[in-house]
Amino acid sequence: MGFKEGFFWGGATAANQYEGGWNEGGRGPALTDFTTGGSVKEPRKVTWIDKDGNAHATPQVHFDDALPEGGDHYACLDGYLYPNHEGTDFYHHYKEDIKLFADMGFKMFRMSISWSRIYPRGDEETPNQEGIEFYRDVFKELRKYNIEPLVTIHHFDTPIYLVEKYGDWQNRKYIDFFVKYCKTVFTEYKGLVKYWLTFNEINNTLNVINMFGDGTTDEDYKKRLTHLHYQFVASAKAVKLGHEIDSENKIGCMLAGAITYPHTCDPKDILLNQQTMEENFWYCGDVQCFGAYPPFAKRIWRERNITDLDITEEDLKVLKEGTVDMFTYSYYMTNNVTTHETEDTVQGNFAAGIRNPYLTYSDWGWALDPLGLQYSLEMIYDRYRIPLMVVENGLGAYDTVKEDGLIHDDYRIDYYRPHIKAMSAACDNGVDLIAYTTWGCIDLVSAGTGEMRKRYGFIYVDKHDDGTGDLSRRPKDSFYWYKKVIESNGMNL
Ligand code: P53
Repeated sequence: MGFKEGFFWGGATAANQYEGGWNEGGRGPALTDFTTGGSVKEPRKVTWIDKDGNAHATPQVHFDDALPEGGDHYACLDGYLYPNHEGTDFYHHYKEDIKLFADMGFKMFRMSISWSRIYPRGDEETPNQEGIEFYRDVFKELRKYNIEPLVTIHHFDTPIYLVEKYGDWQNRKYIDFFVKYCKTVFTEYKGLVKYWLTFNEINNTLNVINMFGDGTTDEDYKKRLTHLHYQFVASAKAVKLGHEIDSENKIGCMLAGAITYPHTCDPKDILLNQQTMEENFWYCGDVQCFGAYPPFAKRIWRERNITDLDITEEDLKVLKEGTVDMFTYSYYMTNNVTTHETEDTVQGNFAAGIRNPYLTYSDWGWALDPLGLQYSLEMIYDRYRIPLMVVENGLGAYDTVKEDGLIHDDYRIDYYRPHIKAMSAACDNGVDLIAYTTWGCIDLVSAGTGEMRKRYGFIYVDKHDDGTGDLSRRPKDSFYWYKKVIESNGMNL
């Protein structure tokens, strides 16, 4: 019972937060290179210069949203730190890091390819050979240790050239640029990479504003649904192409685990929760797993007065032909929804929500809810009946290096233990779970706040919020613990 033979234990990262080398090896800049550091209290800013030469720093709305209008351009401004430029420097440390992952016994390593390292602008015809060779070296290094790469093709980092020239994903042209990029990576890494994810947390486009934003107009909402539709089509085309290039390829969707509960047993709350889940989660899952928009999509469009989304007959055919092989998601927390007034809220960077009295919260206000992981796995598997992967899960916490150089992160172990038990219980209940890659298996820059102090790793990296640190790596206590978990296939917790 528990985890099946050959279960993929591992860890997860993303180029924009980990890789660094932002202006090396012919790489072009990406949206995330113009995002400053921040904190729970001080949101990250996107910096840019308008047509008249005035500098601006505006709060980041969503990772994929372009703020400036045509004619304005993104710029790094004096007086700000841009932590994603260096990340924690996988670019220069990948051999050392992969060796450490192998020491822990990793079977799988999730990473993303930086689009602008392959196509520095995004719309050129020939790719950047140096970028292609970098990832080839990385994949070979992983293979050396029998670690299976799990590659996210798009993780928040659209090339800035595309954003400035074409706006963001509200432009249909993106589909072709993206598919061209996919064709290049599928072809180049054939035989080296078998597991792929198209868009990281594709549903963030909706759930971030639904849960945490306010004052969204119907027009804004329509833009987001358009953006999402083009990503659905781009993803479906990529899936089809990936299968044609190598029939061994397994390609998955990736959603943010935006799992909600009704705050009370008032049937109004039950229904509200159902509709919230439809909008924040199932809308994206259904299109990618079933290959068609779900029936409730019409309700969502109607409620937002959207009558003319740019969805063609051809698009609908593409969606049908490009359904995914596996369903993957990130799981950090659950959130409550209610139709009732409640004053009891929790302040977090993303989850500014109703407090669940049965749960405790992380220092960043995220609910700690291991049973929610079992609940979500079973619910998702019930619906889609395809292999599942939990491709992000973990605790962002403050770590202190003791005088002897050790990091006693028992709080992290205490976080993982019940989450792994919950997955095991879901497997016992018939869920076909095939992989677990913990988020930020090595410390990296937080996406939400841009901080270094919000650490997730089993491996500590000496890098700090003010940009200082020698980038040296050292195992935390959780490193040795996770190694035992992997060795025992999840039995020794
Ligand atoms: P940080 C919000 C809610 C759930 C997952 O987040 C989220 C977000 C956005 O932060 O994103 C994923 O670094 C994302 C990763 C990110 C990770 O969660 O804010 O795929 O890139 O780092 C953790 O603590």
